[in-house]
Amino acid sequence: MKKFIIAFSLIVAVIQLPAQDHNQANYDESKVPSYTLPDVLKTSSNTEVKDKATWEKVRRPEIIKLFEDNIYGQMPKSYSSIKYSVTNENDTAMNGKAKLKEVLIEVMNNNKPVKINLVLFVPNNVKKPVPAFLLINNRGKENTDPTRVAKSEFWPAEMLIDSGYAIAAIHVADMAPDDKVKYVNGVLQLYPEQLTADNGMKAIGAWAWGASRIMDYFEKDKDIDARKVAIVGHSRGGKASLWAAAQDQRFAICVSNCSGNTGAALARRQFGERINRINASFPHWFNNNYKKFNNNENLLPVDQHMLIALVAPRPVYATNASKDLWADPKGTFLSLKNAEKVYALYGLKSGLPSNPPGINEPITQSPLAYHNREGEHNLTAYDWSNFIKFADYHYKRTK
Ligand code: GTR
Repeated sequence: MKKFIIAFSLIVAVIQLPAQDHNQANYDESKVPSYTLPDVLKTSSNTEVKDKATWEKVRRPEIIKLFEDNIYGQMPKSYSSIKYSVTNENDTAMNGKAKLKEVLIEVMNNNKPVKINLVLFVPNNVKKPVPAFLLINNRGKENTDPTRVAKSEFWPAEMLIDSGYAIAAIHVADMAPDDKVKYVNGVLQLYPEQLTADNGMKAIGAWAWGASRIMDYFEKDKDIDARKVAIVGHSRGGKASLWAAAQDQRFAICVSNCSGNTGAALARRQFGERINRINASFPHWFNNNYKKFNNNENLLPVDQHMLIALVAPRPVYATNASKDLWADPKGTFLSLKNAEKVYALYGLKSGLPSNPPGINEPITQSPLAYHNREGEHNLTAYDWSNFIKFADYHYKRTK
């Protein structure tokens, strides 16, 4: 009986661990430590970056390398082949409003394939090519149902089609299953050297890599305006969408929804989720080197405002939800604010106020956009409707 009680209490303790950690996180603004962010505009040799040429030639590549080496891992730049095949097509999907294309994208390297399934709807009766939104889907595949029997606010395809955009999705499991053991069964088979390197990519890197392969495909699809592709991700998907847009300058717009720690939120605030916790729960997301920063955020040579800055001058929209303190809404806003000076090098003026706007007060007419939606950690129709406004504004679309 005693043994049983001990075993039972142990199981309860294990089950409760994440919840306890959640509760132990700091949610008190007065307990945020004082911190100094690394200067996004100072090179490793201590030179002040004053123009976009120096930013692009010197500082930007330096920062990319810092993120690769310390957080997301290397991004492989080549593969031996890529093949696209349309596996299903329907010209009159969504009651005739859209064309459905399901495309299998097979990439080979190291004699190993990775197969990425793209679901794509293109609006009918709209002049081609059209701009597109691409979601890195980290939830169930039913959220991006090509038959449209299942519909979800997570990917409200009809809303995008009605607004004249193509809407696409890939699922993270095709690139790297979201599992600390199985994540190796995908893109990493193509790049085995990444698995043994301390700065090798893991799941988040693989998801971002997959998004770039969809860009390769979009460049060949005559229906899609490949110069107007917005990459979207929610939470862990939003960490990947930022890294994808930072790496691959073909993405015209980046949307990072509720991405929080190691996404759009500043690490040094140590508010909500922290690096030690994310590395413990998800050891398969970031590279081995990142574990050095557990409980030691100030040692990082970067912070997340520098990731946003890598997307400049392209527009970035980061969001939060009011009840999602785990993802640090204020830290997300401050990250955008601290990226402003890089946008300024391009003559772009941010429309963000000095303090975070109120709940449900989106700021979309700005290269750095933000909202804090009322409610829980999620990606909703409200969020999407604002992403559409943001894209319309930047693409100067009037409807
Ligand atoms: C949480 C994790 C967050 C976020 C989230 C999600 O458990 O701590 O960083 O990624 O999952 O993806 O929904």
